[in-house]
Amino acid sequence: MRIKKFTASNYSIALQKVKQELGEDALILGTRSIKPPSPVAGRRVATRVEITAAVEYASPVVEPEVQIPDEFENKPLPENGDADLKSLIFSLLSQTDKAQSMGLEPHQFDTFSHLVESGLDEKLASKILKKALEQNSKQTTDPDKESLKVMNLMKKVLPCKGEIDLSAYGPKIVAFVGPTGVGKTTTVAKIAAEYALRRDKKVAMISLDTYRLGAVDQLRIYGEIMEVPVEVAAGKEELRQIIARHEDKDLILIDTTGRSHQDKDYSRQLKEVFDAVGGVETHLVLSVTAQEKLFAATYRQFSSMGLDRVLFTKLDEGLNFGSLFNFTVRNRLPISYFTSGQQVPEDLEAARPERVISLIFN
Ligand SMILES: Nc1nc2c(ncn2[C@@H]2O[C@H](COP(=O)(O)OP(=O)(O)OP(=O)(O)O)[C@@H](O)[C@H]2O)c(=O)[nH]1
Ligand SMILES: [Mg+2]
Repeated sequence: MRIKKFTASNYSIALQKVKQELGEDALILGTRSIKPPSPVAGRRVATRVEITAAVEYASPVVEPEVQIPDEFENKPLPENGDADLKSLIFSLLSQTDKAQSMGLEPHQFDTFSHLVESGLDEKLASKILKKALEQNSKQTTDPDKESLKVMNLMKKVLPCKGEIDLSAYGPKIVAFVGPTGVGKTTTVAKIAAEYALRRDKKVAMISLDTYRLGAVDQLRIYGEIMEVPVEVAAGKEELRQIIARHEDKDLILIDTTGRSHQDKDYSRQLKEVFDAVGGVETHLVLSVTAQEKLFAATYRQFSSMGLDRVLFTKLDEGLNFGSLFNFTVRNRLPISYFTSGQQVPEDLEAARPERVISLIFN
């Protein structure tokens, strides 16, 4: 086995050196950044990085003497080559090195770092910043102007359809589905209050949650306070009858049982019930406190039933809002509402892209 250390001004260049000299099969044994010696006569010396790599046999790809000079710093990571090696090294790069290797300009590095630290997917962040470069008619290199441009682009790509549109013909029926404990029942009560008390509309709430003890009582208490009828349906036939009884309503809100993303059959059961009724608008409820992986798993669980909107709860408890942006843009599912507290009906707001941008940029 041949082991060798490669130093360069950043990992992207060091990796290119590894590949040039040891070939695609090189194994990365370690990486470290090398602190510069104390400044001499006030001159700052840049930090360098080191990759220790090995190959079973020396690869004759290129003459070992041929070195890649550091001037090639702005070159992106090679597109072909070992994908695993590339992603391993990429994960070790600093945000600035990543931005550089993705072809972004120096005045964009801070914005890129900020977006990624806020949870935005690196590829998505880079795509948006590249779009900003394309639109850079005045060739600005001012980071503040760049941030503004990026904010505007982000607003444009984020689908929001806040507020439920009522139907002119009969009641609008909206169901809320999602994992356990995300705030579905509380949100149903908040929306009922908004339409019944603030907009003076005729509202009914229906619970399909006969699964959890006390679930219906939770909704009934809200119903009594607001003087909004609360019904319970155990199946599709019962739901159809209840909806027929409330034909005079402007809005019918359906609360459902929360189920783990591992319950693969649940969305099929719900779909069967909603299909029997017809015309049900479905909002997927997600809490921003959950991990992004759970968003994806929940989307896989429910997408087959046909989702119309996503609704994010617990903004008041969230630390990182990039995942909300990633999810919405990736799945092109418009956001209906945000909730940001336990108070009914106060802590509810119709979703606007500006709100998401301010959450990410603050
Ligand atoms: N901080 C905060 N808490 C919330 C918010 N919305 C709901 N909650 C709280 O979250 C908890 C669960 O709310 P529920 O409405 O019962 O959640 P659910 O999705 O109906 O739960 P299951 O029916 O058990 O699946 C309660 O303590 C709510 O008060 C919110 O926007 N912010
Ligand atoms: Mg509930």
